[in-house]
Amino acid sequence: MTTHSRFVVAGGLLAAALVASACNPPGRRLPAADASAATRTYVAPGEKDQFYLFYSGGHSGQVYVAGIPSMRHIATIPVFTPYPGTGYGYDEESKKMLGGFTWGDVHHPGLSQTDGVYDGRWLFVNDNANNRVARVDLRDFKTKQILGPIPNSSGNHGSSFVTENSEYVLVATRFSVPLPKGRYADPSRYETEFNGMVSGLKVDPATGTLSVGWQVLTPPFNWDLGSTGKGPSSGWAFWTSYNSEMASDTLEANATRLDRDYAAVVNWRAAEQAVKDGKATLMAGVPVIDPAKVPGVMYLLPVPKSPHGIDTDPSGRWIAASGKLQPVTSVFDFEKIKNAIDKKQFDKEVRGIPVLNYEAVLEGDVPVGLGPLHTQYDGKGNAYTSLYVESSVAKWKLPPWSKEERADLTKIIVDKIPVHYNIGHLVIGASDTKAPYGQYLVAMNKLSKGRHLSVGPSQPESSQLIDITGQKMSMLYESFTEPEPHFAQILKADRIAPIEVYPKAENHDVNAAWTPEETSVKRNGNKVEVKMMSIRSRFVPDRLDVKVGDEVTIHVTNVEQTTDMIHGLGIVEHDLNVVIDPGETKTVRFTANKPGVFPFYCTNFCAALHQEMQGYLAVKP
Ligand code: RUQ
Ligand code: CUA
Repeated sequence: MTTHSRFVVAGGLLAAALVASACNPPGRRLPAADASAATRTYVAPGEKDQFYLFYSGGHSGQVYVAGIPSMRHIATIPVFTPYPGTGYGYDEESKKMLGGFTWGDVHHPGLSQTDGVYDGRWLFVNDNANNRVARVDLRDFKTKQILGPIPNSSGNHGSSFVTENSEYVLVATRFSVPLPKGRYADPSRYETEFNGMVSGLKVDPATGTLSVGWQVLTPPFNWDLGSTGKGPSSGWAFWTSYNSEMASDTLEANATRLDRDYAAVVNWRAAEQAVKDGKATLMAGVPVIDPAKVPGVMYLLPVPKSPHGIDTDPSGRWIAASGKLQPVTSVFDFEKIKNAIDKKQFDKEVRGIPVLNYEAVLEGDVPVGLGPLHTQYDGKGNAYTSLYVESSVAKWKLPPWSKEERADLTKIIVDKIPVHYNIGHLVIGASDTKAPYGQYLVAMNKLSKGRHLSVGPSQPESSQLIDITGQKMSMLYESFTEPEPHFAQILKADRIAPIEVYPKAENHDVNAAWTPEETSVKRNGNKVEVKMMSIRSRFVPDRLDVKVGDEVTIHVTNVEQTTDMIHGLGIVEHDLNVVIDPGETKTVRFTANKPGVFPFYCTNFCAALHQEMQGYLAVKP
């Protein structure tokens, strides 16, 4: 693309943004879906939704759960940000997991898989800001582990992509820095001194525990979204990148110079094998493979300019990548990629990494529309691409294409549906597995454009629910979405059976107190340790006597074994609140640094006498 046409595209983006910002006054109804849509999303009182929608909350640091088709927000899963609603980040266990960070930038949730389908065990999410990946256990919808900051990595955006049998969560860096981390190099020497990284985070098959397995050193491209292979592409993974130009300033212009950027085509099984074969070098304790020295681990694939993601279809053969600044989605054939690798159909090498010949591996450039971002699949041979600039979703047919279609790829565009804001991500249930649900599509906004009652300058975000069971897509519903939605996963509700109480037999906390006799207050120097129990509607003990300067540790057990019997422990003017689920023990620690008497009380409504569930922390000067 010439410089001139580049500005035409940029102007187009701006114009689209301006058009879309027309105002939508309160009380005004815009005809978007007919009234019959209401019955198709109606979940009557007492009935439950069919699917869980897990969507990332961006820089809120959390994961949100909604039901489909009602789109009701049903849970907030705190991950990288403290959340007093569940006491997350206040007790010692979760505080330790947060590691001193108070926020994260959650981007892409990925469900665990067995044999290429969701197994309902874990949800992995990445933190772009602090280079971490968390694991949420779907048995109790709680964050169980936060791994990171990942060594030798900066800007963990190309994440979290789970392999077919959850062998790995594969992640790639958005930013490049001088490695190992902590080394200084002038950013003007970006091209030679900075590097990116692809990491294989190993998943323990029994517990889900993540650990850094190995890494592959990459040129300083900004790796973006990716996906893992299956079927013919089993054992491979893909990421697009922007900034193949390796610019270190004014990226808006300097990282959009070339007509194509590169996608990474990584043979993660080969990487794993290379590490076993001793071909890696240790960097910050992690085996790192240099793909220039270990052939067969990484290839580069030219893709449309400034892409923002690459998605493998359910068969594992077709791989779609879109360039934000080109109105096409390129479909690559993995069979051709394999063939090109075997026959060494390479254009050149970049830093010792072979660049696949574009024409040799391309199946076709699909003219989807303006500003294509992400693609999802319905498992019935169709793909759906979000169009940021056009504010719509394009539905198109995957190959194989007829001769006629091939001659004119506009013929494979099946349908287009406008969404009423600038769309970013979209999700179809199980699109990244070999068996998508193909029933609903959720389109998530980037700019929401006044879709809700005005609440001031920070406009509520929006998501729209679209029925994709017919040939034509149909708009069903629009709901508020917590900021800022980046990608989501949809899981059939009957795939999981979350627990409602922690069985007493599973509580192995040595500080648990299940009876008043097991409770205690022990002093050791200036350390006071309390074993407390909570039960409807009291704390035992409900009086704690300490002295100014004491370090107080309270282990509080909720001895209930009944559904929904949750207690909280809030201490007045101590910035502390823990919430204890039935059968759980949590630990809080603080220094009693103020004299006086401080009431503590149950923060979570539990019974008619919930209000009476209180006690005193008496701090003697
Ligand atoms: S990325 S609009 Cu949100 Cu992490 Cu695609
Ligand atoms: Cu216990 Cu409220």
